[in-house]
Amino acid sequence: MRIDILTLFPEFIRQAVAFGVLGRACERGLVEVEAWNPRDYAEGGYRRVDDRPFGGGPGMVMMIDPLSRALAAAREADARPLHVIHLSPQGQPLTQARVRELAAMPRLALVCSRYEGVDERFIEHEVDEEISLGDYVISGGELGAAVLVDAIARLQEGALNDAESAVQDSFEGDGLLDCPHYTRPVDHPFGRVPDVLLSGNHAEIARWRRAQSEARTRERRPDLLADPEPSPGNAGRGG
Ligand code: 9D3
Repeated sequence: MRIDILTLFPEFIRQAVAFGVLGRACERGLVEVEAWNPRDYAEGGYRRVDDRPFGGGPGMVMMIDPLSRALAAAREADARPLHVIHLSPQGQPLTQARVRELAAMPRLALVCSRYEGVDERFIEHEVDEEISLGDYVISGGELGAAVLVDAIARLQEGALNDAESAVQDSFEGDGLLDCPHYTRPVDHPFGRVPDVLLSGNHAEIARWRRAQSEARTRERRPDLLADPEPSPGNAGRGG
């Protein structure tokens, strides 16, 4: 699939996609990432991409036209239809379920904003969907774009080797947190590897791991166990 990214910091994106699973997926042509700088589509000697907000207030707002022209240039670089995402604190929080849907699309554009955000008319006219990384503040959309590209790339056929296989991941497999992992040495000043993992009894090991996963999920992320659609008369947590 192809992902076009609109950003004032194209080098940030190019660096972010260069390593590990994601870097390999790009090299193999499983994902094609292209960065576009709205400043290259701005007018005048100052190449202005932001201006003061109408109504007053602090900070600056990204102007419509440099973004719109950069998006048009990206659109014209490939014939496939483009699904446009704005990374925004006002978006829907990203989930693995949404990542899976996006990973099946032929083409995405990711719009990264800086300053206080983007002129709302650009969002109304050009953006299909807004996505947030979660309820905390970061300085711009680039890290969000990098997260999205990574999450999408590793779901492309052939991106992971057997050892990295995605099916056992939390949220991909059974929706539980992962069990703890251990490697050599068996004995260490920090503790000993649990005996069950050294037993060679694979059925017992599988049971132990499953129990660990369930216990950790219950303790750390009970929200993952909660019934997403409580039945009438059920306050939401089941039993
Ligand atoms: C501190 C500025 N805030 C004033 C109330 C608003 C604000 C504007 C722009 C907060 C953050 C940003 C920049 N953030 C993003 O572009 C962003 C983001 C985020 O901040 N949190 C979670 N996900 C995302 S995706 C893009």
